[in-house]
Amino acid sequence: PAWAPPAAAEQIWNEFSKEESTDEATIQKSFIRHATKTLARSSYNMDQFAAYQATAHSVRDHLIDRWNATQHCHSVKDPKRVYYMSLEFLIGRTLDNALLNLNLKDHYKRAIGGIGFTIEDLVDEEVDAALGNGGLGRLAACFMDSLATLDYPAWGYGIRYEYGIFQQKLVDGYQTEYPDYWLTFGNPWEIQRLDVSYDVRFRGYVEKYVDVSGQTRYRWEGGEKVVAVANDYPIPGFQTKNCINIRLWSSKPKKEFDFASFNEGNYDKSVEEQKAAENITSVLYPNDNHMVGKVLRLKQQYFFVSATLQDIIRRFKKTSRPWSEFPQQVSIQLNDTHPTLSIVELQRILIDEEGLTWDEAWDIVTHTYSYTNHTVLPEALEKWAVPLISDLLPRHMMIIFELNLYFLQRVEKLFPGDRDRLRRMSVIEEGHPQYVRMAHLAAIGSHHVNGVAELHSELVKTTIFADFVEFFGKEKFVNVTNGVTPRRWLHQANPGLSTLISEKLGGTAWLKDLSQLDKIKAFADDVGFQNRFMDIKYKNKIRLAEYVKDVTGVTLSPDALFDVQCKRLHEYKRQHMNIFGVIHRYEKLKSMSKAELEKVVPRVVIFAGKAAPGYYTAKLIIKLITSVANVVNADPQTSEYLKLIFIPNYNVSVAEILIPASDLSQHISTAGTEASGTSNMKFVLNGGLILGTVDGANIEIGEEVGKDNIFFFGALTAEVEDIRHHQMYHNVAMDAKLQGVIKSIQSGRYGDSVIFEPLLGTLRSDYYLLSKDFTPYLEAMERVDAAFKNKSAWAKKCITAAASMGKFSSDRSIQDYAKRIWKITPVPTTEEFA
Ligand code: GL7
Repeated sequence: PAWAPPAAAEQIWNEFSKEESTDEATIQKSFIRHATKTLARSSYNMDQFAAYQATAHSVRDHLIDRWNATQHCHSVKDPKRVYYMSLEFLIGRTLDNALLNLNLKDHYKRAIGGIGFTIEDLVDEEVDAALGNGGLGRLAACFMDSLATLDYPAWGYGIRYEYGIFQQKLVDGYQTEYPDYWLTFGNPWEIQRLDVSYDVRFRGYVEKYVDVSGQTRYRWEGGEKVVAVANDYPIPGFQTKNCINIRLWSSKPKKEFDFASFNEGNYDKSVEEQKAAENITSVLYPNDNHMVGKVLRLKQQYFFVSATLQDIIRRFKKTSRPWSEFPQQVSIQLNDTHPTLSIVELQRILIDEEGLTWDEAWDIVTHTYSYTNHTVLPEALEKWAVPLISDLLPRHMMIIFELNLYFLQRVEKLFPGDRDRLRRMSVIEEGHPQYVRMAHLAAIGSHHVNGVAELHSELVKTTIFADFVEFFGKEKFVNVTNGVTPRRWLHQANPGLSTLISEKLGGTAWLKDLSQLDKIKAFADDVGFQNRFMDIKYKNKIRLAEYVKDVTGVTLSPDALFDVQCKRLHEYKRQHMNIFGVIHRYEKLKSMSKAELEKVVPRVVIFAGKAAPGYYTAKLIIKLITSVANVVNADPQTSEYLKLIFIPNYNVSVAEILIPASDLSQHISTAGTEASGTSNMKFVLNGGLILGTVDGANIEIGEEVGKDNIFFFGALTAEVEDIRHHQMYHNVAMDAKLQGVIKSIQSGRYGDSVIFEPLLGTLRSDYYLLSKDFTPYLEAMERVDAAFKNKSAWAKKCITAAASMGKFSSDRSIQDYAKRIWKITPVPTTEEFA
């Protein structure tokens, strides 16, 4: 039984566990207490980083109080909870975000100022928590902010990687990778919970036995065990007491050290075993939209799944409900297929450990899970070799075969004799070796499958899950368009614009109900408002120019059009089309007379993004960008009209500077390839316009902002297959302007062109349709230049577009999930728990 304070002590507990007040003196006292007692520093032994740490610990105290209150409230009310399982959470920095969400920024600013530090400087001392690759991981972080803000009883579950996404540096214009050991100086935002830990088994064997009632059963035995330890990352909601949790697991060896083995002289072996256990959560796999079938990655997935389910089940069992009520209490969302083994693991626990029948168990499983698909790119769809799973998780492999058998029997019943359909739908892909198709497993074990933008959700239904729609019915396959949190991506990243909007809307309520932004449209024609709006943009451009000067040494004029493409490097995202366009622009500038040049809109083209370390072509694109930049930025003839920048080490913190400073951003994936995109939403929300293809969420953004306020171009999804087919079987000449660009590269103007041949070679089959889209792309650019010349008309476009972004709050996405898929309702943390 849990301990409870004796009646006489209850008063003391209540009194001394209250959240500290937020007056200046109390904050200063808390800061100095942490500086001197937590960090063992003193007034003559302080620096900016220590001051950041002391501030962080002080803010953390508020988070913990609210976190405790929220947990207490939830355990008393015991509502249905949602568990968001994600192998990635791309959180970024916490201090500024926490201060704003807790509404303590001004308090801390004054208090810290009084001690002799500047809060803005301290905010800059924090290293990013970069436990994700790109959009998928950042989406998970935005969703946590919304879940907390909307008072939903929710948990995030993930892995505490010791190394986040690698740090990117440019060496001779090439990307080089450095380890991101982000925990060197500790992490004030996490709470290590050595009391919350679970054993996780790998390998071993399956034993068949007959139980007391004569039933044949199986149990998984032997093998090796590691321990999963919880680390909690509190996530405060905006203007609510609610503070939820992301629980991140780290791996530890089961036996600290094998002394018997050590004493026998097997020193290496005893250390190795320990290291192997710790290795599991050591490093994030740095691939975006690409599957790599490494054993360690499969280990990470199962380790995370096993610990998470044990934790969920422990919480469920506290209230002694029957298993049949599990789906009424628990909703589990799978962020992509990465946590799909969870479906198999729950089935295993229910039949092997809890003694339920197969059908009872499967009914519970399929009413508990839902799955989000984030891509239709074939190379990104996870499939694991059967021998690999059999070796690591023998019992799970048996269960997968069994559930596949039952599933295919049901398919056969509905479509008798359709052998090809069975082959297509099977969880097992036949071959040597066989593979497990994780997306099929996720779809079969879930009650809902969703895509992340309207077009993508339609594509999912007509491509990878076409047969599944016929079998399960179309109601199971839904759309939930992605969103972004306006707290981080506007209020925090762009305080100037946030303040202006609050002034016009009479308060900050719009930050919790983004649809209110719509009312800003009324000011789109107001010249005074236009000036203020564009002045904020101008200041953000100065802030970015200072950052660029700092990291690259290049000087930018904030009067130029700032044109940004920042995202992971990928052929489907077509950064190469962008750099080819820059070369075309440069060549054109070189051929212009002085008089012609004077009419040109000066442009700053900015790239940022990481390439997967093993992705050769993507890395070559970076090399081409930096090579062209060296030439262009040093050319006095054109330098007033064109600058080219590659900002190294793109991450959440860089995005917070970059996005508010853009006039134009490019989202130019081949139609049908970018499931949604989420930075497109952030750019427009911050008063920039999009140059984009008719793809992903660009389409819905276009619907909201209106066709005059977005620059669309390029082939449509429905045309892409035919164009590819045509290119393959007919001698289609390459676009003439693109040919000109290739010639320019091959002339050696940007350095030895031989190194770029493999990149240029991809244009021969041209799977991503650069040639087809190049002229339309350049024409769209001309429309941009023309529009930018009319300052007032441009301002009106930007204001109208930003004010049309209400739909793209992650609050709307989360409400969609909560109502239609998870069936959960808000549980505000009320005063009696505070
Ligand atoms: C992605 C998609 O590529 C991206 O378009 C989408 O916005 C994001 C969030 O839904 O998910 N899918 C994927 O595998 N990664 C993504 O960023 C890595």
